[in-house]
Formats: sequence, structure tokens, C-alpha cells
Amino acid sequence: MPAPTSPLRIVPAPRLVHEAEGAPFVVSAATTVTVGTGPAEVALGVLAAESLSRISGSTVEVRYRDVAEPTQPGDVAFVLDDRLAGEQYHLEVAADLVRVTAGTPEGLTHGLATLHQVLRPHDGTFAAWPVRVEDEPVHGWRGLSVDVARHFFGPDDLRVVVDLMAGYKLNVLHLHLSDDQGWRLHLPSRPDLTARSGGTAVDGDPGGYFTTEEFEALVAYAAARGVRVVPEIDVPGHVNAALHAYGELNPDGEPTDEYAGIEVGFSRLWADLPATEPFLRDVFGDVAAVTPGEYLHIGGDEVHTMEREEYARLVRMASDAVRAAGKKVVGWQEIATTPLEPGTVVQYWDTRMDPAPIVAAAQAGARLLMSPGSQAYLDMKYDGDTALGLEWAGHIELRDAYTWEPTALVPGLPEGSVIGVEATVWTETLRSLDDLMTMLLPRLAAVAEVAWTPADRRDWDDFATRVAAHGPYWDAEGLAWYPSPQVDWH
Ligand code: TNX
Repeated sequence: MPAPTSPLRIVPAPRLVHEAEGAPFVVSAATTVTVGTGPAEVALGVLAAESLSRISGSTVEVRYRDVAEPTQPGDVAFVLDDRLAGEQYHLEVAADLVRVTAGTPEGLTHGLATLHQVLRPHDGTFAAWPVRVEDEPVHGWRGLSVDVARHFFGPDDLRVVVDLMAGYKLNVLHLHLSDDQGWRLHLPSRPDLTARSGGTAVDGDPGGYFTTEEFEALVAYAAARGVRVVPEIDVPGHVNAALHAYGELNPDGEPTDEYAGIEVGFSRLWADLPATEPFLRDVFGDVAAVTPGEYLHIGGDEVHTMEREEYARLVRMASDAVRAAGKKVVGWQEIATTPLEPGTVVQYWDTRMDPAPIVAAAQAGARLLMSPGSQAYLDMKYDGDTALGLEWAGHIELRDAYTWEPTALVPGLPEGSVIGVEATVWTETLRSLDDLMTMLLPRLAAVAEVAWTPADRRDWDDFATRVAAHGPYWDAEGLAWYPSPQVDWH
């Protein structure tokens, strides 16, 4: 039986895909997910069985097996094998067996994502045609930054975002949790941040915030799907929500007014005020306490009302607070103009800025995360007719989001200094999950491929053909998306 369509619709494109001959593996009530008994494997097995049950309509069970126990016909076997490493995985589909092999649970998660993309509707259930995939990513940090401060997106929305990310093998959810318009994470040491600034948003729209428990639950949900959360508290600018909650952060000791506009660059902390350093220590300490991941993001962008020295002192204070809490520092590219500890992650975004400080920072040991505004800012309009979004970095059609090479953006970077790629979505104009998804899809799939697939295996026409098959899947999941005219959608 020939494959009705090729499995080459996999996004991001794998290193190696070998289509074989033979009958398909059909998901049925006889299908069993089998997995080892480590905690991460158990969680993955349950997820795999749930999703296979959901798409096929049959109940797919999980069987836990000892290392030595052989697989049986009808198994979808997830196997840890230390001959593979890191995020590497193999997927083999034969008529009677699906086997995913990897060295780590993350690798197994990627194999599950690929399996989902090779399954297609067949005789009232789903089936996958024989194929062998061998795959691993180029970059270890493949992120999406979501601004939950301008408009609030809560746990339900973000779980949908996490599911989408995992499907495209993105592994870092960066949450922009504070800005001028609102503060989105309750912190026990500073309860007024959310009590006074949690309910506001752009245009007077309703705000909201994460309780500690909600945040921890989201972090765990993401972790089970191979996604780490990197929380951002943006300082020393973008801080009006904090200045509104705690008057002591202002020179006159008085809280500022709420802010519901979309200007940037006007609010700031003050290095000489006695309240500032304790505030930073409390805030980053509390955020670290709900963050199992290694990194906290200190923001650092668009401070337009401060001398260089004071800016550098405040970046230092925030970075010291992060390190005192046992975490590593991430900041927007402006922090590269200040002295940084080696290993600090600098997030490149503004392609208009002089890259010299970024190159110098990288030479001194900083690592670079690439989020170029003109390719990876998924809040930019697709074209002049797009109702949502901003335009300061130009229009970004699908092909623009696809056609760039992260290691070639900033000339003169030392070899190996780029650790990854992150898309961003800012929410000044985005109010609902549909708004958010309309901006993310299909472009998030393009950025995911830039982050995962080696440059010599990326090709626009080939991508456009593969991504065309994803529209029906987004429809089935109830996700809003933009039917880019650059793709011949199925
Ligand atoms: C720039 S990117 C900003 C954000 C805005 C965004 C809108 C960055 C570090 N700062 O404050 O929301 O542009 O596209």
C-alpha cells in the first residue's frame, strides 16, 4: 500500500528521513504504549497514550516494562538508550511496531512530536506509514517569549501555547511577567505588586495574574512536555506597575498612576534610592523560588531616561540578585553595554542598534539568543492589511520568518556563541487566545525550523509544501491561524 502523502510534512525538518515500503501501523484498541518506569518516562507514557486515544477514538493503554523486556506487536515503545545523547532521537515505524529511541526523556518527547506529525486519518482511525527518522536539533534553546503583561494570558491559554510549542519541538517558554501596564505573578514578599497592579492592562482591559500555585502548576505542565519556563521581570525600565504598587521606589515616595497606554521607555528604577536593592532581591528571590529552571530574565530593554553609569549599576544589582538566588542571568541586548559575568545570556532583538557591544560581550564570554525584530517578532503585522499587531520592525510574512540564519545575523561573533533562537509575541494589540494564535501561526512553525534544522537542510519551497499540511491540524485543535498567501494550503 503506497503512502497517501509523504511523511516529509514534518516540521521542523529532521536530519534524516527514510521512507520504507510496507503496510501502515494502524492505531487501534490493540495499540499499547510501552515505557520504562522512571518518573519522566511514566509521565511521557501517559501523555502519549492520552493523545493517541484522543485522535484514534480507541483507548490506548500504557504498559510499563523492564529494560530487558522485548516489545510486542502493536506496541508504541519509548526506549531510553544511552548510545543516543541529549535531545537526539530515532523514530522507526513499521506495520507492527513503532519505536522511539533516545538518550533522555527530552529526546523521547521529540520522538512523540514527530510521531504525531506522521500519523494521518485512515479508515476512521489514524495510521503511520513505515519510516525511519534520525534527528537532533542544532540549537539547544528554542524559545517563545509571550508578553502576559500588556494583556494577560492565564493558565488555560498558556497550556494551549505549551502544547503548540511541544508540537514544534520548542523547549523554552519565556514569560514577560511585568511591564508598565501590569504585574502578573504574585510574590509573597511583595504582595502589593499583584494587589495593586495585577488587575490593569492596556486600554483599561481586564488584567489578571498568576497565583504561586497556578504558576507552579504551569511550570510542571510545561516540564512534562519538554518545555522549560524562563520568567522575566523587566527592570530597570518598563516598571510602572511596580512604581504604582510601591511608592518607595519613586524619588518622591509617592506611587505613580496606573498606565494603560502603549508607549515605552518612560518608567525607571533609581539606583540611589534605599528601597531599590531590597526590592530587586525580594522579587528575584521569590521568582527563583518558583522556577526549577536555571535562568531568570532581568529585561534591561528600552531605558530611555537614564545615564549609562546608573543603568549599569541597576543591571548589576538585578544580576547580583538573580545570582544570589542561584540562577543565571538573561537580559535584552542593551545589557551588553554593561560589564557582564561570563555565561550571561544576551537576547538580541533590535537590528537597528550598533552590534559592536554585543560582539564585545560575546568575546568576553556572553552567550547569544537570537530574536531579530524583523524576523522573529511575531507581533509584527504580516502585511499592510493585517488588523492586529505592530509595524515598527516592518511586516513579517511567513517567508521572512523562515529565511534567516541565526549565526549569521551579527558579523564577528565568536564561533559557538549563539545558543539559540527565540520568537517573541508582544501583546499591546492582542486581547484573546485567537488574536495570539493568529499572529503565531503559521510563523511559529517557521521560526521553530530555523532553530532546529541545520541551514543546509532548510529550503523555503520545501517548508511551504510541508507546512501546508498543518492547517487542518490547527483547525482540528480549534486554533486560529493566518492563511498566508505564500502557501498553497490543503
Ligand atoms: C519592543 S523587544 C519591546 C517591547 C514592545 C515590543 C513591541 C523589547 C525588548 N522591547 O517592550 O512590546 O517592542 O513589538
